[in-house]
Amino acid sequence: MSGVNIEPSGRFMTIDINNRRYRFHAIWLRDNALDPLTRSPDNGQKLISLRDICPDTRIVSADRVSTKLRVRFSPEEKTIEYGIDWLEQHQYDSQPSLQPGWTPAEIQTWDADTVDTGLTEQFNDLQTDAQLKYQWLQCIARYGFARATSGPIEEGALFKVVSMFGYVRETNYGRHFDVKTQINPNNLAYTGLGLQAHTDNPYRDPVPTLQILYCLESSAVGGENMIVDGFRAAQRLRAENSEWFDLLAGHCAHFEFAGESGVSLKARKPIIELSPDGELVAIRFNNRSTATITDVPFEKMEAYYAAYRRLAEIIDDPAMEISFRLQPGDCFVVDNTRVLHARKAYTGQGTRWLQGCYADKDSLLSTLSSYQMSAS
Ligand code: NM2
Ligand code: OGA
Ligand code: ZN
Repeated sequence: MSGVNIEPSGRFMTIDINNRRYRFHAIWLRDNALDPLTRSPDNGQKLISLRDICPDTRIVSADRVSTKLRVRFSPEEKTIEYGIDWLEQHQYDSQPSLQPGWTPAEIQTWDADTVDTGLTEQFNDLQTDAQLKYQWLQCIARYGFARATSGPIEEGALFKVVSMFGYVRETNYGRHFDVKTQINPNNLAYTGLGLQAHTDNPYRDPVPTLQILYCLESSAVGGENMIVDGFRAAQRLRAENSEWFDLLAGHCAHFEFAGESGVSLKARKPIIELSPDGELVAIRFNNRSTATITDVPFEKMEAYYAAYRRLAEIIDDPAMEISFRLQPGDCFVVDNTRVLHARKAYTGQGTRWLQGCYADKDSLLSTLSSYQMSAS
């Protein structure tokens, strides 16, 4: 009645945990051993490679001992204990069926009707209240966006935002860039033109995964910002026409930037990027940087364009967007693989000046996850 059974070959076993039955393979269990000869107790890194594990590894015995499962392997003659909780958390025998375009439970897609509590905080509160800062950073992970207001109106203040979680990603635009009207701009961002909702730098591989835009001057008329959840837009496209979704996910577009001498950036990537099991990984959408699309077969090109047009219409639909006006000292952070940002045209007597920079999501997620670990 221990609820543990070894399959006669020893290649896998079953265990009942909380009224569910899970199978685990010998090779998987052996690879995931936590003993000090398999993993360093100091840093958790693996000390052995798969080559060190016999391909004919078998389970010889398996016994439940209180909250542990004790497993003996051949031919190594090694006994390893696994927490039953750990096995339940890491089981791979009962997986949900996933639709292409699925998103993990940790993220929440949104549109104009979504209440944005927690998305906007006072800059100084974020610097002094660790719990609030954690919640705000969590918003970036969950919604792909967060905003801070009333920060210092001084050059370089955007770096204080980056140092809340990670590091700047330097590019040909510099460690940071000044978004203001320029004479002979190398990029249309440096004009007063409106910018359709876009993700930045789709011509880069990998793309910068976070962007910070920090306002220092905003007396010009216009220049409001809008943001759109690209994941929600992709899911809406799929709901409307799954073939169109598949076309944008299944073929590469081309993106290019060669606006300054010595720079020629090119990337061949889909507009909707999925993982092999269909998870939404990234949206690349930037009309100004789209290059000639050649990787869609002739028979599918017209439908591809129809799909691309429809995605653009969804992105431009006001029902999808949150809009706001940045005042000096205000800033926002976007997940540049997911949330598109836009700005209205600006003109007039006054000035508009934002400082921007890129950073990456891996350090944001690492910061969040180490908070969780220290809290638990
Ligand atoms: N700037 C502001 O991705 C883009 O080309 C958008 C980026 C020049 C760094 C503008
Ligand atoms: C950009 C951009 C928005 C703005 O620089 O990439 O989108 O509000 N700017 O000027
Ligand atoms: Zn931009």
